[in-house]
Amino acid sequence: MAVQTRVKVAKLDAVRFRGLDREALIRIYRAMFLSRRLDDREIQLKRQNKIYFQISSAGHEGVTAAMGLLLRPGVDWIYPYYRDRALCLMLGVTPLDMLLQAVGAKDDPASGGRQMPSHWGHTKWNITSKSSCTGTQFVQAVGAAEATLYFEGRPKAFAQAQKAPLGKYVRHDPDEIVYVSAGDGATSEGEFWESLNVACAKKLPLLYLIEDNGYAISVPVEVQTAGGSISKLTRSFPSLHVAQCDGTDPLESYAACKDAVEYCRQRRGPALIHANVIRPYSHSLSDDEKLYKTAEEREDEAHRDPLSKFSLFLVREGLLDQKEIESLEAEVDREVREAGDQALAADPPEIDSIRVNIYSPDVDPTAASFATQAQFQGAPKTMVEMVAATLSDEMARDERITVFGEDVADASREENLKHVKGKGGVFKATSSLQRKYGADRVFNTPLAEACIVGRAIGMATRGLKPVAEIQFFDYIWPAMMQIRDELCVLRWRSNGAFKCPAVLRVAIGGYLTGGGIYHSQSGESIFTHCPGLRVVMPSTALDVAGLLRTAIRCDDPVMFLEHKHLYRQPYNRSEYPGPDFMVPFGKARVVKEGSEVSIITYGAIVHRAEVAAAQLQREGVSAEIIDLRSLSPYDWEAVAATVRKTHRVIVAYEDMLSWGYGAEIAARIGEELFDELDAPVKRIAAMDSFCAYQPKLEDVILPQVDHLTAAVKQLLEY
Ligand SMILES: Cc1ncc(C[n+]2csc(CCOP(=O)(O)OP(=O)(O)O)c2C)c(N)n1
Ligand SMILES: [Mg+2]
Repeated sequence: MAVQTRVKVAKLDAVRFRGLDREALIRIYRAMFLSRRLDDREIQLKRQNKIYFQISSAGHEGVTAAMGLLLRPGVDWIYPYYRDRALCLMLGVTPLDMLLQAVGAKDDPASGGRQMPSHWGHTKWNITSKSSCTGTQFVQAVGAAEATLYFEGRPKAFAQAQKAPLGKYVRHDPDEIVYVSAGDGATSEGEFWESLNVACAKKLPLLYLIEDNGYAISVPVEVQTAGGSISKLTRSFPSLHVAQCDGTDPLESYAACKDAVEYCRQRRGPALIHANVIRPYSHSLSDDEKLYKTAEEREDEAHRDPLSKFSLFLVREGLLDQKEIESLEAEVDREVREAGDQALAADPPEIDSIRVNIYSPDVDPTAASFATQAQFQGAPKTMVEMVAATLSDEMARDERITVFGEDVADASREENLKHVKGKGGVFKATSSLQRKYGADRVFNTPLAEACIVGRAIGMATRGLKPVAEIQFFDYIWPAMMQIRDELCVLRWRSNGAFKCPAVLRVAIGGYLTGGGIYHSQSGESIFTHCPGLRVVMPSTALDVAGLLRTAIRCDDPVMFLEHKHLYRQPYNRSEYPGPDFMVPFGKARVVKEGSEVSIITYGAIVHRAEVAAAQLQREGVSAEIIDLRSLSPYDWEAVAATVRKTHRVIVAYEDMLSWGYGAEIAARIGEELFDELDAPVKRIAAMDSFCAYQPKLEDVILPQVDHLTAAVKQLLEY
C-alpha cells in the first residue's frame, strides 16, 4: 500500500521531483549521508591521531550528489576538488577507497598513500588525480576537453593513444563531457579565467561547478570576487551557459546541473553552475571558523544543512518513513565502520617505494634503443630548421601530436594562407606545420603560459602527445606552478595511474643582440631541480633532431631547451639524419678529445669552448670538451671518465655562477672524485645571459673565450 502511494506521488509530482523517481532520490540521499559519515569518521580518526589531516565535504553534498546522477562513470572525465566526496561516491569510488587514502595506505587507488585525504583520483572512473593547488585543474580540464573534440575528429589518434603506454586508460566516448569543480576562492586564480577564455572561444564540452560556500578559509566571498557572485561575473562570456542554484537543495541542483550537462553534451559550449552551499565544519581540521564567523552566521548555515533538509523532505513527501531512514542510516554506518576497520589494518607503502613512478616504468629514454643510426639526407639545416623538420616527421608518424603556443601557427585565419607565407613561430621553428597537418593539430593559443602548459597536461593525460611552445624562457614563470606542481608530479602523486608526457619547447639563453633582460635569461637549474621532468639542451642541429625525437617518443614530460643564439649558426648545422634518428637522454657527447684539462659544458658555451680549445691547441695545451646535452638526467659516467683522464676540470655554463646548473656538477666532482683532482674544480659562468646591453656580440663572446683559456692555464699551474 505504502509503495503504491509513493509511486503515485512520484508520478503526480514529476515536476516537483524534477523527473526523478524514488530510487534516484534515495540514492542521492544515501550518497549524501555516506559522504557526511565518512567525513565524521575521518574527523574521529584525526582526533585519535590515526590520520594527519581532514578536509570535509560537509555542506556540499546536495549539489555534488545530484551531479553524480548526471555524469557518466568511466565515460565523462572528472577534474574534481577536495569537497567532491559525494560526487565521487556516486561515480563509484568506495568508502574503503577513500579511507585507504585517509590513512595513507599503499592500496589507496588515488595515490598509493602519497597524497593527503580527499585528493580524489581513480582511473576506473576517469577521475583524474588532483593536487593540493587551488585552481590548477581548470586549465587541465580545458586540455582534456580539447582531447574530447580531437579524438572525435581523429580516430587514428585515438587508436594510437590506446597502443601507447597506459593506453588501457585512454578512453573516448562520442557523448562524453569534462567536469571541473572548485570553490569560490579558487575562481580568483588566473587559471580560472584563462580556462574560461579558451573553453568559450573553442566551445569546449566543459562543465564547471563552482561550489560557493561563501569563504576561502577565512576570506569571505565579497573580498574574493568583485560583487560577490561568480555567476554574475561570468554571464557575459560568449557561448557559456550560466546558472545559479541552491547547492544545499539536491533537487534544485539536479535541475540546474541537468540543463548544463545537456548543453555540454550537445556540444553547444561550456557551462558553469554556481552553487551556493554551506561549510559547517570549518575549512579543515586545521581551521576554527569561530575565529572569523559569528554565531548567528553559523546558525544560519546550520538551518541550511542539506542533509537534515533532504531527509525531512523525503519523509514529508512520503518517499521514506522514519524507520526506513533509520535503517538506511544504520546500513551506512555499518559500511563506514567496516571500511574504517579495513583501512586501519591496511599496510602503508614501503619507504623505498618512494622513487617508484617518478618517471615512466615502461619507457626508458636513456636506453640503448634510443641510440639509432643517422641516415643523412639533403642539404645542411640550421638548428631551427631541424626543429621544424623533426616535428614534421614525427607529426606524420604520430597523429597524437599537437603543436601549440603563441604564434606557432602559420596563420590562425586559415583563409589567409592562400595569400601569405605564414608565421610558424617567432623563430620559425614550427614553420609550415599548420599547412601540412591542419589547424586542429597546429594552432595559436591566447597569450597565457599557465594555460598553455595546463592544456598540454590535460591533453597528455588523455593520451595525446602535445608539443607546446613557450616563446621565451623569460616568460615561463606564469606556468611555473603548472610545471612544478602538476606536470612533473602527476605520475608520482597518482602512483603511476596518470601521466602527462608533454614536451615543452622553450627558447632560452642570451647572446641575442639587443635582447635585453627579458629575452636573454637562463635558469635551467630551476627545472633540473624538479623530479619527474626531463631537461635537455642540445647545442647542435644533429642533437636537436635526435633529442627532440626522443623527447616526443619517451613517456615522461620533457623540457626541451632551444638556445636562441644557436638557432641559425653556421657552425652547428647538420644534414637531416632521417625520420628515426634518436639520441638517448643522459648521454654526453665528447666534442673534442684532450688529455690535460676537461671543459664540461652545454648549450651556447660548447662553441666558445671549441674556440678556446683550438686556441689552446695552438699553444700546445690539450683540452677535452664534453657537451652534456641532457641536463636531467645527466651523464655522470662521462663526467667521471673525463675527470679521471685529465685530472683538471672546468665546468662552464651560461646560468648564474652561484646555484647555477654547473655548480651542482662541480660540487659532485669535488665530493666523489676528489682523489682524482690535481687542481680545484673551476666554475665559469657566462654571467652575461642577463645582460641588458649587448651592442656587439664580439664584445661578449671573445672575452669569454679568453676567460676560458685563462682558466685552463691557471689550472695547469697547479
Ligand atoms: C594555489 C594555492 N594557494 C593557496 C592554497 C591554500 N588553500 C587551500 S584551500 C584554500 C581556500 C580555498 O577556498 P575555496 O576555493 O573557496 O574552496 P573551499 O575550501 O571553500 O571549498 C586555500 C587558500 C592552495 N592549496 N593552493
Ligand atoms: Mg569556498
